Amino acid sequence: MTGLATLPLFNIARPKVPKYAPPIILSTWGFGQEANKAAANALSMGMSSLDAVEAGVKIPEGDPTNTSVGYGGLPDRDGRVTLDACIMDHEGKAGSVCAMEHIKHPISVARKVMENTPHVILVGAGALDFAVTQGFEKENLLTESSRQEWEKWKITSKYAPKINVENHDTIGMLVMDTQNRIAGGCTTSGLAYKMAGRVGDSPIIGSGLYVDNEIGAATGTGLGEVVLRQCSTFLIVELMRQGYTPQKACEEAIKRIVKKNNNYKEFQVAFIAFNQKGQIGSFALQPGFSYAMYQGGTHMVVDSKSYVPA
Ligand code: SD4
Repeated sequence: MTGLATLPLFNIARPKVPKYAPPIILSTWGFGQEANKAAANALSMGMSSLDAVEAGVKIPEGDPTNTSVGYGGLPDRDGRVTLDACIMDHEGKAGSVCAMEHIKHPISVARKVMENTPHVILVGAGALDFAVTQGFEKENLLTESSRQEWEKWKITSKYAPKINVENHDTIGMLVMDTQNRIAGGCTTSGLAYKMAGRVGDSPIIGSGLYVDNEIGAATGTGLGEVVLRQCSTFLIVELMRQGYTPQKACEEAIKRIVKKNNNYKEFQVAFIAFNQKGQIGSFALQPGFSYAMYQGGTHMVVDSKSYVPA
C-alpha cells in the first residue's frame, strides 16, 4: 500500500515558510501593541495593509489617556488641540492633514485626502472643512485632564519637549500584508504647548513616514524639527535601496541628526523600518525607546538600541 500515511515523515513535502514572511506590523512605542493587535485583526479578516494601518492607529487616536495622539492630546500654548497625520499606500499614494482641529481620527481624514482629492496635504481650517464634507463629526478633543495639564503648564509657560514621554507618544505604523503590499501611517497631536500653527515631521511625507513598496518603509517619533531638516524616513528608505539593512539605515539617519545638532543630548528621536525581505530595524537617539512588533504570528514589544548608551 502506498500513500501519505506510509511515507516516512521526512519525505512529506512541506511548504517552505520564509523566515521573515509577512504579515509584519511595526509601531513606535510599547503602546503601539494595542494598535498592532487591531491592525493584525484587520489583516486576519482579509483587509489590506492600508486598511490595517488605519484600523491600527485609530486605537491610540481614540484613547483619551494617550496625551500625544488624537482625542486627549495635549493642546498648543493657546489651549487648542491640533492634530497632524499622514498615510501612504503601496502604490506610493499619500494623504496628509496638518494642524487640524476637532476631528478625532485625522488618519481617516488623511486617507480621504489621498483617495478623494487631487492633493496630498490639507491644513488647518481647510482640512477641517474637508473632513466635515466627508461626513466626519466635529468634536471637542480637549479632555478635562489635558485641560488641567495645560492650566498647570501656563503657570511657568516653559517650552520644554520631554525626552521620552513614557509609553505615550506619536504613533507611526508600518504594515506589510501577505501580498507584500506595504502601507504606513503616522499620527500625533504634535509637541505639547507648541506655537499655534506649528507642524512637525509626523504628517510630512519623507520626514515622519515614507513607503516605497519596491524597497521598504520607515517611520519615526521624537522632536519633529530635527527630523524635518533631514527628511529622515526618505533617507532611510533610500539607504535601504542602496543596500543598507533597515537597522544600519536607521542608525545612519540618527548619526546624521547627531552630526547636525550639537544639543543632541537634549531631545529624543527614534526610527523603525523594514524592507521587502521582512528584515526589521530600529534605532533611537536616547535610550528608553521601544517599539511594538508583530511577525510570525506573535506580538511583542522590543527595546530599541540607541546612540547614547543606556
Ligand atoms: C512632532 N514627531 O510633532 C512629533 C511628536 C513626537 O515624540 O513624535 N513626539 O514633532
